[in-house]
This record gives sequence, structure tokens and C-alpha cells, in this order.
Amino acid sequence: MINIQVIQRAQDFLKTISRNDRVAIIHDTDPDGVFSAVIIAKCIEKLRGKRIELHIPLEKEQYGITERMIKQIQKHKITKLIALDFSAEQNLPALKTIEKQADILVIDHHKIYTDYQTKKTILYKPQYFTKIEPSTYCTAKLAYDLTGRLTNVSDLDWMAATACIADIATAPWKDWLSKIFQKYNIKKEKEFFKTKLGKIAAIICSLEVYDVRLIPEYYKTIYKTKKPDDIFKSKLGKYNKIIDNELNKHIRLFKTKAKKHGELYIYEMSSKYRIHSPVSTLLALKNPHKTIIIINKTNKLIAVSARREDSKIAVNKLLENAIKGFKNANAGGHTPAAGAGFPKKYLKKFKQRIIKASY
Ligand SMILES: [Mn+2]
Repeated sequence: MINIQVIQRAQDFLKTISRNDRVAIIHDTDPDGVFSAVIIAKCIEKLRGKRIELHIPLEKEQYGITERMIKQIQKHKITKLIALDFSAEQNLPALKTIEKQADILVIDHHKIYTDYQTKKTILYKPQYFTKIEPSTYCTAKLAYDLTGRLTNVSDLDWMAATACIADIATAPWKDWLSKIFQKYNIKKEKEFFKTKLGKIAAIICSLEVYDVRLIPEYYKTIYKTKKPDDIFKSKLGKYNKIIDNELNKHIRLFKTKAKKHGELYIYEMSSKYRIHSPVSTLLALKNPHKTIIIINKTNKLIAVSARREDSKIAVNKLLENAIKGFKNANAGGHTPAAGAGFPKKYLKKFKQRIIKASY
């Protein structure tokens, strides 16, 4: 689906935002979502000399734009909405309602559900203009490259790089990443996740729903941060050790506690941190030819993270199929990395289906 025009349209969208516009950003709460939000918000501030008016993180229970968000957009008389790191076009009625008062720019690297390009709405996704695998062209990098054509955003490069590491979107950007490691004097490691930027990614990733109130706080912290080291000196820094210990604990436990079914490894865990996502990422990098399923049973809603680094199995499809017919359930993501959530009562059925699908 090629549509080169979206590049120019997206640039014009950002360039023409005026001081009179009222701007809102809705973003996913993982590192890619948060960093892309900060990059776009800072670009707008640089261009028009004024901060954005409203910033709304996605709600984990309900993926996408909700009624509550539409009410906020109406209340704040928003005229420009930017949706980051989720397929906003999955909810067309919401977009159509918002189009009555605002122009919409969706920057995202997930699946294109409908080719919804209108006078008011621009879908800016890599599938429209590049052959780079979309899962490896994360939203923060898309935002960084886009804003870089409008103003100087070189001070935000480390944010895009951190998001690339968090999303395992490093393959096409190896040289660029090397330059950033040099620029900030960051020690390289065999695994990106063990580097300073990797640790920042893990902190944000793990805090996601530890406490919902932390999301606006860490958005603000990142907004103020000038360089990676400052993160560790900030309030977020105090989580570094906790998260590191928690990660290592589960990587260790995985070796003895994971249930193995051929190339499928299932590990069930509990943690008050939303650690299952970085845990699965680290394990996937260690076991590229295995399907890794991490099940976090801490809350009433089960959260699952699935990985298959060599993409031999599409884990987004695997999860989508495994939750078919479940109520209050969701699943989705990319071919090598996906997530799912569903009520506890379905856990047994879920595991049965995953195991069956793997033979
Ligand atoms: Mn992403």
C-alpha cells in the first residue's frame, strides 16, 4: 500500500500548527509511545513557541480512543490531535466524531486496519512509504525522522534510540545507533538491553501499570530530561535497581520454571511491576528460535507477552487466535512481538490453545 503523499501531508500538518491551535496528543504508554509523544510535543513547542495543551496516555483496559478521551478533547476545544503508537483507525466512529472539531495525525507502525486517509485525517505509517519491516520502524523513530525534516531535533536522538531498543526495532538502524552511543559516551554491550538506554527502556516499560499515576509523571520527567544520564538522577532513577533485580530474578526462574513444549516455552509469573514485557524481550533475544510466552498472573486481568525473534511463528496471530470468543479480551502487536490480556477464568483454555497451535 504505497502512498508517498502522506510524508508531505504529515510535514504540513506539523508545520501549520499555530499558536491559536489547541493541540492534544494521545499515546501508548510503553517506551515507544511515551518517547514519541515527547518528541512530537517538543517539536511543536520548537515550531510554534508554545507547549501542547493536552496529553492523554492510553488506558490499558481499553485499547484505543475511548469515550472519556473524546469528552476531554471536546472540553478542551482541541483543533489538532496527534495519535501515537496505536492503530487509531481501528475505531473509525471515534475518528469521525473528532474530525468534526479537529485535524488528526496518526503516527504509528502497527497494522493498517483501513486505509483511512481523509481531508481531516492522515495515517502516517511506514507501510505507505518504505519497505522497512514496520515492527522495526518504531513510532518514536518515525516521529524523530519526520520532525527532523522540520526543525533541529538532534537533542532528542537518544529518546528515539531508547524506543528502538524497547521495541526491538534495532536491525535497520545499527549504524545510527552506534553514533548515538558514541555521542553520549554510552558503553556498548552485546545486548542492547544491557546498555544505559536499554535500562531506561526497561524502567519505563516496567512502571507502565505499576501505578497509573506515574505515567503523566514520567512523561513530565522525560520532557525535562536533557540527556540519558539525567534519567538516573531523576525520580525514575530510583526504580533502576528494583527493576534490574526483578528482571534478573525472572530470567533465572525461567530456566527452571518454564514449561517446554517443543519450541514453545511458557513461563507463568507474578510481579507488581509490569515486568513481563521486558522479560519476554530479553528471553527472546537469548532464544531467537523459540516461541516465548510470558504470563503475568498478578492482576485480575491476565497479561501475556509473546515473542518469536526469528518470526517463524507470527505471535500476534497466535495470541489473536488463542483468545477468540473470550469476553473483555484483547490481543495484537507485531509478527515477532505481541501482547494479550484477558480475565483469569480463561487462562487454562488459553494455554491449551497455545500448546495445541504449536504442534
Ligand atoms: Mn511501538
